[in-house]
Amino acid sequence: MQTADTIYDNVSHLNYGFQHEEQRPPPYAPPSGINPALPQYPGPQNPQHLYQNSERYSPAQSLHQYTPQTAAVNTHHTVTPGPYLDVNPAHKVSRRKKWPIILGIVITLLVVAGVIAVVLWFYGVFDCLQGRRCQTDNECVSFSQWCDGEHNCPSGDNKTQCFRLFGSNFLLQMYSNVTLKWENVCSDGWNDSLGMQACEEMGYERSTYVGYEEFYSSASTDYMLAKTDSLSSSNLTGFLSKTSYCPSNKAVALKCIVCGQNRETRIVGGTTVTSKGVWPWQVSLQISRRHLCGGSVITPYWIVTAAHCVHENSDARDWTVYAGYLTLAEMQSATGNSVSRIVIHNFDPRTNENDIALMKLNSPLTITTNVRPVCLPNKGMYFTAPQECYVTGWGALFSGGSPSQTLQEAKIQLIDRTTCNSQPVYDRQITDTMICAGKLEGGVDSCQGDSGGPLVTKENSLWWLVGDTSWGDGCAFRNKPGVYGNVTYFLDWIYEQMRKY
Ligand code: 4AZ
Repeated sequence: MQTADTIYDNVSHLNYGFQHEEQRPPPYAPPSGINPALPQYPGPQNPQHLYQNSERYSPAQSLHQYTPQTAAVNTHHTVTPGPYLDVNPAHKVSRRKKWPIILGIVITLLVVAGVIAVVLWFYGVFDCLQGRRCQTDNECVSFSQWCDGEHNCPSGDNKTQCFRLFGSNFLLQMYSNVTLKWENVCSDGWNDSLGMQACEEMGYERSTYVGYEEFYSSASTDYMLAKTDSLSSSNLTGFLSKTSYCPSNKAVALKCIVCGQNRETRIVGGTTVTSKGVWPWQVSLQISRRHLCGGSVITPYWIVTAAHCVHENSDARDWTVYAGYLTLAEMQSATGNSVSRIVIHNFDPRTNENDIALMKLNSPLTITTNVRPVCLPNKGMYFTAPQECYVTGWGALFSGGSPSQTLQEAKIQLIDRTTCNSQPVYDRQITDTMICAGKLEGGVDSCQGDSGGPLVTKENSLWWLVGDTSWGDGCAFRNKPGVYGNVTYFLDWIYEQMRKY
């Protein structure tokens, strides 16, 4: 095999000519490989012979042009006047004449570049300023056609972005191609069949559908969407493609899955979790029966974890998911669930940007009191410091330690991004895809092995997934809180993957 050493040896051998001063080519010699027959200082005798080979490429001619043969050798190292100090008026005139030409060329080049940029912009961006691009096929669908139930992306992905859940009350909203805004959906004429369709179009399974509630909403602030003619519609797009008043003034609050509920019999203050079902969404992700990371159940099929847990080990067949256990010992004799797919966000291991991934299970988890999904935050939910949160996992009990045998929990607080980005804390390393939580005084934190696991908070009687454990400078050190993937930031990406796969 050729190594770096042998290459260097060959080069140095070939370059022997530059090793000693006397073997260097003389300063004015033309490159010997180009025209070795050319003399350095052509004399007056036999000029034809001298230039016979130089019609197409003549280094000798250029040497004549740029090397005055009569120039005295400067032995005093004085400075020769440069071009801008040239006092010869003839030279000055010729240079001045060149400026308009150079200026002309520069302006022409700029105009050509500008025209090319405008054409590219027109075809790449401008043609879709009045609309949205389909994700899969890049086709442009105008805002007025988006979600109108007729003009779909060729691959059918525009109607999937027509619904979203808003706020901690799960208000159903639809993108209106009339107002070009997200609008609450009027409950007049709504039914479960429509509810199931809306959940499915957002990315949930029909089988997890719970139901809907009517939610009072003031007509002055909401421009609701409802079908005006038949109230027995079972066609979602037909139902929603018309705008109208909403006689009942009630909006639809839609539950696509039972989430965020747990068994509230915790021993407060304890760090070891002693009963099952307290954190029923917590899972252990293992390879060859070794705990590597945590994760959170969001549906019977889908687990949220950290991208850094899986990006070097992204073969789904290697992983097993253990749900509903408190100790690693219990998992040793359990079967676990196999994984069919791993989807990793655009994770940057250098900066930890976008540290989120999804695992899809081969078969759905059976939902019990010990295995339940946590709620994904809805649009419009903002978790701000110093909101109280819990982080859980089988991670190390101190920086550099091995995984804990029993599930641990820690109560921490959200830390605002400005503080977390300040110089003594993480000095501008915290981006929008991250969220900080912990205690600036140190002592309580997530640690190695907790990665991918949940950071949750309770609001409106439900537990919501605020973050996935991502990174930190050691564990529980002063001014070095834990950093978590910002789940609210990743919502669109998560739903998109759940729809796609
Ligand atoms: C880790 O290496 C890790 N203190 C997880 C969390 C924290 C630090 C490191 C936060 O998986």
